[in-house]
Amino acid sequence: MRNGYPDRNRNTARRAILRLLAAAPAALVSAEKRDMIVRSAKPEDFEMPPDGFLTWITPVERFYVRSHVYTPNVAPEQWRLTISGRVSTPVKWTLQELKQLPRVELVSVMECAGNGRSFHDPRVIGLQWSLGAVGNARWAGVRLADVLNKAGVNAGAKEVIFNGADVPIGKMPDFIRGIPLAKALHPDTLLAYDMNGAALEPSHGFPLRVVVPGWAGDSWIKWVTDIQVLDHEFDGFWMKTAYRRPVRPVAPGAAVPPEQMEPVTNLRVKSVIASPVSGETVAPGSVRIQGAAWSDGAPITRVEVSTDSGRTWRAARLGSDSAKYGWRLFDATWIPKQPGSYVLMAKATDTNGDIQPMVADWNPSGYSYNACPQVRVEVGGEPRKPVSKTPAMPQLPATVKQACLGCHGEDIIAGQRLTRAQWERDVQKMIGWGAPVRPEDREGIISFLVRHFGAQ
Ligand SMILES: Nc1nc2c(c(=O)[nH]1)N[C@H]1C(S)=C(S)[C@@H](COP(=O)(O)O)O[C@H]1N2
Ligand SMILES: [Mo]
Repeated sequence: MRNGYPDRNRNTARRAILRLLAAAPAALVSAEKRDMIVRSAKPEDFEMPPDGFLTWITPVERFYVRSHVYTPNVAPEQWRLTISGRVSTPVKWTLQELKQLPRVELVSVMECAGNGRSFHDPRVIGLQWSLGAVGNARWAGVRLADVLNKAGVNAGAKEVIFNGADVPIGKMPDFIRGIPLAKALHPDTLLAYDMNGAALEPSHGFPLRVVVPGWAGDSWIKWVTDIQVLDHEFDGFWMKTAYRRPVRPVAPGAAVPPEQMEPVTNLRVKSVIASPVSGETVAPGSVRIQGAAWSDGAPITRVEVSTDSGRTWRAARLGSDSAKYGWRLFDATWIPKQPGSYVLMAKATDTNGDIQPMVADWNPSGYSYNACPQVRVEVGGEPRKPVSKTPAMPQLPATVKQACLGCHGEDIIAGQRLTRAQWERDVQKMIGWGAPVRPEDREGIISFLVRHFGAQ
């Protein structure tokens, strides 16, 4: 048993096709996923359990999914890709035409900016990801530069923005995001149609998605249909308000003024320990410590492990598989001298000399968590499984059901542990996005959420 987190609200779908209960008419049931941690069934937000870090390439059935909206059902024959804006010739591509361009393949990690959000203290609003909103896949497609060059990028172009076939839920702003022109023209930035040697699954962006190696997942737009070249920075919600982090470290819990925030871009050097897992009891004798490490395109040069709470460190063996943007597996053998309680840690270094920090930079939206992992294990004694305290789901009052469940499931609510101020902010945002809340019910809804899903 290697797939458990000792955390709240674990909901593991075992060896089963996730026949999700997504009742919304537009929702498409996800492709086969195996043993995922379901953070939200509708829309689809699935996390890879820790044993996913034991293999170099993450199989599609174990690859995390992060969708703000329901998975669109795109018919490939009707699908077109439009290139417009600051270009000399706007172009429309079919999938067949696109596939005539040179095929490029690369292995890259994709990691959600919010991966590890649940470890931030104080807690922040958002999906409470643990370790596994990340995966390492082989992507194949065409260079975005080739497509842009066919259209002819005009002088003065600054940014390239992408829109996909997904439709916003309620009055939520459409998921449109951009990357600077230089990153768009980088030869490793792709429009991918294949993932691990097969056509993209619907939940991963079929028929075409953006691949921005070294950058967090929010730039990897799925189901892309429209590419626009701009001569200015795009100011849509998902660029100007969401996916921003402070320009320099801030005190935990601080309110950061907007002008001190910048868009999330590159990943940060990071390792995770996949085995043993926190809370595990291991037999005395030889213990294998295993995990994976990655950065933003600067290959990992070293992973060190500690078995004594960070007092001493030694080098782990690095796996034989490697790629510029891929993750690197590591593994170390540990023979504990005596039974007891131990804290195992890991620390990665990349070719830029960036070293994984002991403490991650807290930020208001909980992005880019990359602190050195700490895994407490017991050596000897009765084997026990990690305890998972999943609180019983309370009966939701009609007002809450009506306000929330038209768009998403109750799991996404139960995953949060927020203060009153945070719940107020979240409910206000949802009202703005069209949640049906009568003014006289607002206070009752917030009180209910604080009572049952409040910060402890
Ligand atoms: N069109 C569209 N693209 C999207 C998203 C989305 O909601 N809509 N989610 C983004 C985010 S936040 C992440 S982390 C990655 C997740 O990709 P995956 O679901 O294939 O793992 O897709 C990105 N691309
Ligand atoms: Mo993400």
